[in-house]
Amino acid sequence: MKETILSACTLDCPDACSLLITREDGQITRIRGNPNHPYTDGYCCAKTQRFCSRLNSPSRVKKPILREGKKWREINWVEAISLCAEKIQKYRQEPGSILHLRGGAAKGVSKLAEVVFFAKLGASRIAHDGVCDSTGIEACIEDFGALQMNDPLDLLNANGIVIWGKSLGVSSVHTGGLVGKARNRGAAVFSISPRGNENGKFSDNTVCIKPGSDRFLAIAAAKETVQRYGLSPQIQENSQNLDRFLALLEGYSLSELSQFCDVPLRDIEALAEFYHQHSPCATVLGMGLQRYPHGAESVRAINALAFMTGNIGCRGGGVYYSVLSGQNLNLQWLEEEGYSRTFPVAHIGRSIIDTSDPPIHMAWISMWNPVNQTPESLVLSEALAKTPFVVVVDAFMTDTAETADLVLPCTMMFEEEDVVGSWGHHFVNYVRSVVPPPPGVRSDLEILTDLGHRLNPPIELETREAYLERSLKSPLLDTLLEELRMKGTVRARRPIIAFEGHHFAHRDGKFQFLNGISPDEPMDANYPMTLLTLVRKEFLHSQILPEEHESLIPEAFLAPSALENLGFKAGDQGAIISPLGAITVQLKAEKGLHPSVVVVGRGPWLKFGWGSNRLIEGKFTDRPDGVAFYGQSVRVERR
Ligand SMILES: Nc1nc2c(c(=O)[nH]1)N[C@H]1C(S)=C(S)[C@@H](COP(=O)(O)OP(=O)(O)OC[C@H]3O[C@@H](n4cnc5c(=O)[nH]c(N)nc54)[C@H](O)[C@@H]3O)O[C@H]1N2
Ligand SMILES: Nc1nc2c(c(=O)[nH]1)N[C@H]1C(S)=C(S)[C@@H](COP(=O)(O)OP(=O)(O)OC[C@H]3O[C@@H](n4cnc5c(=O)[nH]c(N)nc54)[C@H](O)[C@@H]3O)O[C@H]1N2
Ligand SMILES: [Mo]
Repeated sequence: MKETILSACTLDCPDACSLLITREDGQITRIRGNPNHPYTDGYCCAKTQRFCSRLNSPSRVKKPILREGKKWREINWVEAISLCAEKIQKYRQEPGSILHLRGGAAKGVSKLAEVVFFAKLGASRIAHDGVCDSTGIEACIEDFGALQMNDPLDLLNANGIVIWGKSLGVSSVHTGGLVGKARNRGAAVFSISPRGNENGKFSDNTVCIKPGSDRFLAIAAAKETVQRYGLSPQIQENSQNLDRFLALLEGYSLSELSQFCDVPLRDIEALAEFYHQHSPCATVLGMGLQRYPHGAESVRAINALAFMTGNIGCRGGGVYYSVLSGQNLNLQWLEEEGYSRTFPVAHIGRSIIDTSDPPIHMAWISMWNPVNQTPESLVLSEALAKTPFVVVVDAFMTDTAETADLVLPCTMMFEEEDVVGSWGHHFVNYVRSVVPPPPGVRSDLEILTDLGHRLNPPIELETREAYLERSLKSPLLDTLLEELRMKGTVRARRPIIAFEGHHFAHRDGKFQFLNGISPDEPMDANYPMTLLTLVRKEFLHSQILPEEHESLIPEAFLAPSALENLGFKAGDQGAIISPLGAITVQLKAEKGLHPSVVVVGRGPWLKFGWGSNRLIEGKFTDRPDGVAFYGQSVRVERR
């Protein structure tokens, strides 16, 4: 029998699509975007379309497995849960010795029950958001007072769009779609990236920038704007700290700033002119430019430029960074404050090793592959191997699962019911369960509910239905679960225009200009290039099947001039070397890349000889916990 079922994507992606799933004889055979959803608009990305291969992969773990020396032994769920209960019972006297490593890979509301469980226990946790977007979020809150943005569909009203470090064809295909439509309606598009023309097909003008230096370009364009066009009285009235900001602009010459970001003066002028002439002009900010030691300063400088050119709080304008995926839901039940300690995410391995009060005895890792996806991978892998009891809940034997004592097999997307918010738009979607999970596989919630019952005193979780119902009890939604099940999607009552009329969320209602910017740290001559580990189109981070690795070639992209200067030809083997180690890659030339950059796609697994985070040192951005992944210096040598 062939049926079409309305469900939704829960992958960690801003587009959070409403999906139509074709099910034939109990199997999913096609996944496509819902044509009746205003944002999804009838299409979805490559990684979601091909999700069936993950559901049906022969590599999927379907039974709990326990480490015995170098081997794994299948055990049943009663044994598995009893073992976990026994360990938690033993360590809960000092609950901070239990480390909860919860990632953000699965976005449904039911996945948050885990927070309730480990917060009730008083466990330690990791500041997970630092791996992704927290630096930029903090920067936006400092400027605007809150993390808000215009409705993405308002991009269609823009006269100009500046794409500031977001790969439109890769990381958010619907932003790409809207930019394309806006362009068809006459909007002009200006893109800025160290990858030169990565958004070439979406853009009228592309600028190649030195990695991590956007703050200099934004300040330069701001300086040029003041000189050429002056400042409107509203900008002065509706902001705080303007004098300091103007002094900051005075402190640099345009030619200095041009040198710092390696962008010619004519492009700086063109950018200032673009914001002025193409008003209302929207700014789309990717997450890439905040993954640097001065990432927050870059985001703040760009926000300041967008504001002072009169492009905030209006139709067709605004800065699009992100919103919180839970912002439209009622999540008051989370009670996160129960956790006893929070460790930064930049060097989890070192934190585990160095912590003594109390030391870590047990780790529970779910929805996350931190050995692959966080810096200093090898240190973390070693730290987990030494931790007395490590549980990994996953569907695959990832690099992280390989360090576990016990692996618990979990359900995947389309195998359980849920409700999901988005970090890129204002809709909340209903996630219908489309296929049953394979026998022997349980959801995260089922696992913890069972475990909670076995503890003394028990930790009680609520039912899935109760969590979903509660989460919808938000004044912004006013929808019952039963209604959402029928409709599939609801738009939260958020204004189309954020900060309309320059009403900002700070107590004084004003926009806050940044105080200053920092110089770049001098490059170490031994490591003169910058490693960018970018997302791949077909995969979500490390969600690459073991069998898919066979057809992947480890490759790195350099500017043709950089290859030539190093004495390489395209196709040569080379080693990317950082102070932490080396990986061997095939070198490719990419026109338009900044000559100081080496680009690799992130995600392939360490156990197959990859794992770019082996090379990345655990350094912070300029906000607590943010990880400066793209601040990594490397060199490329012959192998
Ligand atoms: N297919 C696919 N889609 C995804 C994901 C995935 O793994 N695969 N992951 C999802 C998640 S969790 C996230 S956070 C997003 C991430 O997606 P994005 O927000 O796009 O962030 P990044 O991929 O980190 O970087 C985006 C772009 O910034 C550019 N960039 C790097 N450094 C700089 C710089 O110094 N200045 C400027 N101006 N640009 C710079 C790079 O060229 C890069 O293409 O994608 C989401 N979507
Ligand atoms: N070098 C480098 N590393 C980076 C970044 C970078 O720019 N450079 N950026 C990073 C960013 S933006 C992010 S968001 C993170 C992403 O890091 P991760 O969240 O680790 O990303 P994934 O590789 O998607 O791994 C998620 C794992 O969760 C599992 N999973 C999926 N659904 C479920 C579920 O329902 N339950 C359970 N228990 N498990 C599930 C998947 O099978 C997979 O193994 O890492 C980042 N790491
Ligand atoms: Mo992310």
